[in-house]
Amino acid sequence: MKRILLITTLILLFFSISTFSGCVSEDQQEPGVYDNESETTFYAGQELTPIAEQRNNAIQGTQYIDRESYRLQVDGLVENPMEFSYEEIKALPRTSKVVDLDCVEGWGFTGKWTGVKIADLFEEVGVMENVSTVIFYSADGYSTALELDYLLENDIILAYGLNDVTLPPERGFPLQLVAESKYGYKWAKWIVRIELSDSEYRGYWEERGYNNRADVGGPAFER
Ligand SMILES: Nc1nc2c(c(=O)[nH]1)N[C@H]1C(S)=C(S)[C@@H](COP(=O)(O)O)O[C@H]1N2
Ligand SMILES: [Mo]
Repeated sequence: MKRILLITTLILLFFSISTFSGCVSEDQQEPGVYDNESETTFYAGQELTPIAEQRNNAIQGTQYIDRESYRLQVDGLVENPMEFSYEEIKALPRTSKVVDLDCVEGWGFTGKWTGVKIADLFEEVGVMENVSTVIFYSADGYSTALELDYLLENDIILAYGLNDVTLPPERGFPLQLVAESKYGYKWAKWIVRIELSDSEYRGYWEERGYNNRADVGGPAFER
């Protein structure tokens, strides 16, 4: 009889502790909820990859950028070099689309990306006639470049939203380039500066031998 009482007490104790600890860790992020925003995992008939399942192999790990002091610098061959605050970028017309990110190493994921068209941003600064290349610089020292025509013809966007939540720090807050049909190394995260140029440019991985065209399905390396 005493034994049964002891076992019952232990079981009750176990459950009360596990319930209690569930309350204590309430401030921890639940999967799919970021800053009180709930993630979408299905959109326009397509299954999206939950953010928790997306990888982060960035060269210097996650960058944490302050929303208030953040400025996106747009310069180079433009009529008016400008700096945009986070709010100013979000005030521009917004677009959403489902796009796959394919890393050159063979893994990938599908996201619903929301942001501003590069074309709308460039409208503000005025692109000079001789511009051929657009260079993206990131807070971690990363950089990459794409052709101006590719960015304009494909309505390429700078995303501040992913799966209907604000782009989390590990995914590139405040901005990631959605370089659709290009390998992941063209998808710059934590963008702080965009330079418009008239010459070819090789970014961090391109300088190390990766193909500057970076077409998904195409060759990973050059030479
Ligand atoms: N700033 C920055 N952007 C970056 C990278 C990086 O290291 N730094 N890695 C690129 C690579 S190789 C890929 S595949 C995509 C997605 O990688 P992730 O999982 O590291 O986000 O981000 C790209 N953008
Ligand atoms: Mo990658």
